Amino acid sequence: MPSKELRIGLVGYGFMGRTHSNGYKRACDFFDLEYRPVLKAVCGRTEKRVKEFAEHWQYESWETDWKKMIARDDIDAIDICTANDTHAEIAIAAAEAGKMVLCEKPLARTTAEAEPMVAAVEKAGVKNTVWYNYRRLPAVTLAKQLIDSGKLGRIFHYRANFLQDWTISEDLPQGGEGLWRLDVAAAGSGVTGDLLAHCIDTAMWLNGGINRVTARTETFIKERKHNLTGKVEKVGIDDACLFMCDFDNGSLGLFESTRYARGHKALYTFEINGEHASIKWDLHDLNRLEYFDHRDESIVRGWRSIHVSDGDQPYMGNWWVPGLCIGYEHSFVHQVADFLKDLETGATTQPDFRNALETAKVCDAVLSSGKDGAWHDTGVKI
Ligand code: SOE
Repeated sequence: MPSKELRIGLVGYGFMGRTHSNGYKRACDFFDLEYRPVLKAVCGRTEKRVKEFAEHWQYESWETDWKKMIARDDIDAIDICTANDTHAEIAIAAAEAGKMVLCEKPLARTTAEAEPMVAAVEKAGVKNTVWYNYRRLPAVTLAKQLIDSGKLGRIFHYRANFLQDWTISEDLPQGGEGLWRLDVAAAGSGVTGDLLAHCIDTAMWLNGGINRVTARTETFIKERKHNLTGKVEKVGIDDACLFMCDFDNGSLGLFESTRYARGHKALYTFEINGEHASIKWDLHDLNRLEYFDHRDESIVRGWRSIHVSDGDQPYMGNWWVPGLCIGYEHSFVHQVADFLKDLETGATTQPDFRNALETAKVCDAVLSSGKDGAWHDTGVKI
C-alpha cells in the first residue's frame, strides 16, 4: 500500500493530458509503490473545459493560470502537456519553485531553448523526466535487454520509420488547438520534433549516440490558413524528413518520417541488424518483437515472433497472465510507475532533461542539414 503522496499539477488537457492522467490513475493498481499520485489540479485557459476535464478525470481542483498552479504549496510535481513553445517557460518556473517536472516530448523546440531547462532543473535539484513513452513498451524494453546482453553482437544498421497521413489535405488549417503541430511557431518543427524525436530517443537508448547526420526535409503544402490570424500563411514545418546518420558504435542509421504516407496512421517501426542477430519492432503490433539469431541450428533458423506477454518479460509480471496483451496507454502507466519507484529509491528516471537534450541536438542537426544538405555534427555526448 502506498504510504506517501505525489501531488500532481497537470498543465494542458489535450490528448497527452488524458494519457498522463490515465497513467497516474492506474500505476498503483498494478505496481507495488510507496508513492501514490494524487490528481491535485489541472490547468487550462478555457475555464469551462478545464473544469469538465477536472470532473471527468477526478482532479481535485482546476486553475486557468499555470503560474498560480506552480505557486500552490499543495502540489509537488508539474506535468507539462501543452504545446512545445510553452514547455521552457513553464518548466523553468516550476523548477525555480522547487517542483519536480515531467515534460511531454519534445523537451523544447530547439536545443537553445532546452538548455536553460536542463540548467534550471539541475540547479534546483528537482527530479525531472521527459515523456518519451515508447521506451516503456515491454517489447521495446526487451529489445534493450537483448542488445545490452550482447546477443546481437556488433551492430551494423539501425533503421526507423514513423509514418502518418493526417495532414495530406490542403484544407487543413494550421495553428490553434489540436493543429498547433502544423504551426512552426508553436511546434518548432514538423515531423522531426514530433515523430522523429521518438525514433531518435529510442535509437540512442538502444544503440548509443548519433554523432553526425545528413537530411532531406520537405514541406509539401507551402501555405495553409492560420487559425489564430485567420489569414493564409506560409507553412514553416517539415512535412517529411529523411535522414542518414553515424552512431558512435560505428553503425549506420537510416530514418524516415512523414505525415503524407497515405494509409499509415502511426506506423512507428525499427529494425536493428547485428553480427549475430537482428531485431524488428512495429507499433501496430506492439506486443511482438521479431528476433532472428544466426546461431540457431540451420534447419530451424528463421525469424522468431516473440509475443511479449510472459511474466518474466519487462513489465508483464504486473499485468495479466501469459498470452494476454497490453496497449499504447500502458507505456504511460509504466512511465509513472518507474518515476514513482525512482522517487522511492533516489534513482534518476530516464530520459531526464539532460538526456532529452541529446535528442534535441540530433533534431537540430537534422533540421539544419535539411536546409543546406550537408553533413552536420550533432555534438551528442552519451
Ligand atoms: C502526432 O500525431 C502524435 O500524437 C505525436 O505528437 C505523439 O508524440 C506520437 O506518439 C503519436 O503521434
